[in-house]
Amino acid sequence: MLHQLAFKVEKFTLSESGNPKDMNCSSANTVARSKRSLGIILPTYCEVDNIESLIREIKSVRSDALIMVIDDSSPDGTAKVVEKLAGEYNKILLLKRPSKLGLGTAITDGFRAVLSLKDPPEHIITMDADYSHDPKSIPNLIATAERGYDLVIGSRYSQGGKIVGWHILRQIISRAANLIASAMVGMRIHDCTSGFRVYSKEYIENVIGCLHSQTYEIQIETVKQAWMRGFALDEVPIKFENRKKGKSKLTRAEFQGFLSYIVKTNLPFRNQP
Ligand SMILES: Nc1nc2c(ncn2[C@@H]2O[C@H](COP(=O)(O)OP(=O)(O)OP(=O)(O)O)[C@@H](O)[C@H]2O)c(=O)[nH]1
Ligand SMILES: [Mg+2]
Repeated sequence: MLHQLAFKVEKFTLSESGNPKDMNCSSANTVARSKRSLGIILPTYCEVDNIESLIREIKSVRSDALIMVIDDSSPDGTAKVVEKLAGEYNKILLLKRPSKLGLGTAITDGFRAVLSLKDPPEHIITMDADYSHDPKSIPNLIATAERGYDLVIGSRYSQGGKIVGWHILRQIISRAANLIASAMVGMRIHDCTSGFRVYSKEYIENVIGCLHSQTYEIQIETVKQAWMRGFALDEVPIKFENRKKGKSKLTRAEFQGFLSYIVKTNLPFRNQP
């Protein structure tokens, strides 16, 4: 296996063996020869009110997409809903982790799980599972990735981007975090902290061993790695809508961790080539 997985991937309808390496996505290529194959990573913690309609809508937009849910044993039963949907749709995988281990490690475990597939998708999307990211934007993001970009960020702050439903303080904090993050990375990026992205398989293979973020700082770390290693990056405007159902998972401790990451890594970033 390419990368060791710490947790077991529950797999449905893809292979008989139970080994993630045996999961074969080749039918995706058959469905959409002209398009590159697509995997979508959905990190979840207590998203029972959102996950079903989100997965259904993603499948209506891209029925060939492999969906990999990374659930941290949500006490609200999110995983049960995913298991039910996996009986209905092809190519839904569930990686269950024992407890809430943070968004950053959820995404990196998702990357490892996707890379460990026999035929990993060529494009990998990450998106929040709280419906803040609209599945209808997926084709637009993918169209940019198809033009040769290794990281395409769904951007709230590019011209044409929009945020709906955030109070003014949240907007100010997010804007400030983005200005600092952009300075850290060393290039003008409008939205470094958006979680709605497309990555190329090549990018993920290249950086996976260098990602160490536990929580929300993963978004900046991945941008930094793209910039440092010369991967092509672009932004596509998106409409972001505050969650209507469920609660935010961004705890005070995680926000403090995010701030200390910014402070600790600021100067070294600026000195990178
Ligand atoms: N597996 C896993 N998923 C998480 C964890 N923390 C957050 N998530 C998921 O990551 C996504 C983003 O989390 P949110 O709580 O929406 O955080 P946010 O978007 O910064 O905050 P809000 O704007 O208030 O929604 C959601 O799909 C969460 O369910 C975690 O520790 N583990
Ligand atoms: Mg959210």
